[in-house]
Amino acid sequence: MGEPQTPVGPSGQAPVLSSSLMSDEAAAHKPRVFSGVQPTGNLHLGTYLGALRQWVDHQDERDNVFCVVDLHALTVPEEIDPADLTAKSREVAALYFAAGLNPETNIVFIQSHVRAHAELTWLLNCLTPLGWLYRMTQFKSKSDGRESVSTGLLDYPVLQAADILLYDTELVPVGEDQVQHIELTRDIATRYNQLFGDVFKLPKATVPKMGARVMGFDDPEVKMSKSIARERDRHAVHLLDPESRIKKTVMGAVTDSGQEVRFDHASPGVRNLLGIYQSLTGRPMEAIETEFEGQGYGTLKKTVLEAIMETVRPIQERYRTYADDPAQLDAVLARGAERAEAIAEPVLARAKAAVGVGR
Ligand code: AQP
Repeated sequence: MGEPQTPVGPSGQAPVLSSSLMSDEAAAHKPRVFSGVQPTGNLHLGTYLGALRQWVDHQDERDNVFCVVDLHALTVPEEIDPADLTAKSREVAALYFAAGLNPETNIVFIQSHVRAHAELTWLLNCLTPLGWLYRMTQFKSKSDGRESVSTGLLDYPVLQAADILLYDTELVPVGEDQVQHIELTRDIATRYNQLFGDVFKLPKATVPKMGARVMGFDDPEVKMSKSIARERDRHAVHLLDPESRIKKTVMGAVTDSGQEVRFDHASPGVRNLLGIYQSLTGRPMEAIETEFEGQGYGTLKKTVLEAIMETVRPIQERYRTYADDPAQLDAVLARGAERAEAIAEPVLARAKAAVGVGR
């Protein structure tokens, strides 16, 4: 099918708020978006700035499918805690809404509630060369140092390709770390299309201008990451952390042996703090330079802390309303799975028919 095409409009989804002012035709031209987060730990500032915030900022212009990708959380079997995984999946979904996603206009669901994801993965597996998967940098870093690596860890990007392709997705908003997987998704879809006809649309990654790669507070050379945060207390600010803990993490952020902010040779730690501040406030870098040039690191950290708290506080307040009403959350997720299935099933049927399987 080549380049992304005019998106298929949301079938039967009643747009509300600003979207309700649009004609059906205009609504039908919103690009289809798919994205998701793994429930493998506590969502942090990197997940928020790299993914969630762009979902929220563009939600009215796009036709969105957002997923909690719980099947992806099974790739390291030593780390599976079944009860915790179920709870985490619901927590992540509640955080999507707490971050500002409108549950009426966006399709939000849990991946394992829609069977088509696992089924399409098999079809895609059968034509994905192993060499493509061994090249993935995330596989290399996640398998590094492990005695035993599951097939699932290697195959994770194929499941991700299935997630995306099932929705005729055009745009995939992600942080920089995921761009290679979206390129792989395009390669797999292109191969399928070449072998079996026009089955899949080709998606594109969209990476935010700011916040695409938030680094660890304790080590600004590595990406802020849920798995590292499980091992190291001062690595990340989590969206649900109490203020006292956020304060310790930010005020203890690694900078360098200098005293004052210097823009001509800012160290990675100082650059990370400035980048987070820029991303949270949306202020131009020149204004930030004027604000901080020559200021002590203590002032910089305090100001970044305030900006983080201004973002995190309302998210935590809204989160509580979802956490306090689990039945309502479940109902929204059940409806989301139904709406997702209504899109995914015909695409899966198309992919199966193309290779000669299925009814
Ligand atoms: N540090 C980051 N900076 C910018 N964007 C980030 N994302 C994650 N970390 C950062 C983006 O958030 C989305 C969700 O990613 P995920 O949780 O599904 O997978 P991940 O990228 O593997 O996230 P983590 O925190 O590193 O989790 P673990 O340690 O479990 O693997 C993606 O769009 C990602 O780009």
